[in-house]
Amino acid sequence: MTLLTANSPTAELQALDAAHHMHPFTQGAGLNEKGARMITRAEGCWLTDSEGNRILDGMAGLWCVNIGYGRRELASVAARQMEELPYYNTFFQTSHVPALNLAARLAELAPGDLNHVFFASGGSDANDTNLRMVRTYWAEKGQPEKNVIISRWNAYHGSTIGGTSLGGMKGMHGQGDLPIPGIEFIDQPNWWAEGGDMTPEEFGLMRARQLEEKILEVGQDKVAAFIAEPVQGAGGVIVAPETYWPEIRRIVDKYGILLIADEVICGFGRTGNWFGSQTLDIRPDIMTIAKGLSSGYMPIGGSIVSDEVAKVIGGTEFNHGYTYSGHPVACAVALENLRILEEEKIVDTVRDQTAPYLKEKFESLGNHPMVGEVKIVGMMGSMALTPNKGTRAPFAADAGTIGFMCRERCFANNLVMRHVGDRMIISPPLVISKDEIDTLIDRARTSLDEAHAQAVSEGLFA
Ligand code: PXG
Repeated sequence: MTLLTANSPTAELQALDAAHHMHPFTQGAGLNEKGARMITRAEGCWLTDSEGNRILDGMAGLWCVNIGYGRRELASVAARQMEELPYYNTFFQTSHVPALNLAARLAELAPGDLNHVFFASGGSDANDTNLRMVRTYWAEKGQPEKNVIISRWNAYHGSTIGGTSLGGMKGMHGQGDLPIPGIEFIDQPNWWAEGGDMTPEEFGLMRARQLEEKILEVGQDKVAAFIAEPVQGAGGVIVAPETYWPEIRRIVDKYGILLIADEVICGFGRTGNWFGSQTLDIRPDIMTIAKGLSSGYMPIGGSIVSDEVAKVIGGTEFNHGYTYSGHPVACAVALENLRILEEEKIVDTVRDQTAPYLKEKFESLGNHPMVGEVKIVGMMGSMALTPNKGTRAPFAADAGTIGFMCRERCFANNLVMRHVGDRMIISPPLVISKDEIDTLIDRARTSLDEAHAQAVSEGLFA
């Protein structure tokens, strides 16, 4: 067959895509009818599609392109590593330079005594590692019955069997007979949607105390760990009230269960520190990492674990690992990405300059007639769309109808801003400039105006 190129006509690309390529989280038939948007190039914060449109990427790909697109240093490092050692495994008592360097570098960056890294190819399989690791940890300590993991409804921890089970997405559980046994859920700290008449502070405490109630219900001697994202990403950028995390920490300490912070989105500068756990003072025993670790240039993830967990796991043969655990090319690219993040002071610039600027601008959208709560931490933000800011009412239309409308307007206005139900979310590359932030906000406001007008004209603004 003749391979198509980035310069092939859009219709040809779409037809071949529709014929053979199955897309994640997509109703294939519907997409194939209209054709996928073909992204052909990218530079900095900007995507180019096959029609020549330049699109501002307000989502950093899928929350991952932290250093922006088009960094040739990463390509050079990958090419060099492929020539020197394109692959070798880290099973059977072997190791290699990129994996050991990256593990050591991550130990340096990670807070507290998180000094040991088990590599995976992404976030889902890293969470599968975590699931087996915490159960093995307690088994090795003579408490094999401590095997229940508590998670939260509307959490996202990946799409493998383990990841889907640990996540709290009911639509995902419904496909494939999940979750697996031994996973329990508490409610999420989403004050806007679920806080009723409580203040955010009261609600944060109440939702954190559900963890204590769940531990007591399951039995302290049966609970292995609690897993949570510092800020829920895929669930709609849900930022917990300030009372939440200190109370979670208190409960985790009191009952001696392990705390897994899923940093797949929050890690590597997204919240204005290297890790979301630092921004929110979470002090986990294990952190899941992926995405920003390589800025998405190569698939790589992993678990950074404490001295104590590593010591206990190290006492047995942990029968777990992936062909690509510590893949040399992925590790080399991740190291180069970390070098750029550090040497160009990208995390500092986010914390001190661009994130405060984005916060001010993003929050200014709160005066839009359709926007209720606006939440932002570092470079991840969300706003709740509502027909009534005072009562925080949802729309009468099916959840996500207006959010989708708004996302379609963003698409048409060459801005990638996503919707989760009726929340609009952003997570731009960390290198976004103040000018680009202005463009993002202008396009977001225009899109909100257009979606609002459409909702009103279709009788849906209620
Ligand atoms: N944990 C978290 C917190 C994530 O956000 C994963 C684990 C899984 O990582 P991998 O690399 O296996 O995909 C993620 C991934 C969305 C969306 O629609 C978010 C993710 C993945 C796909 C879609 O926002 N996050």
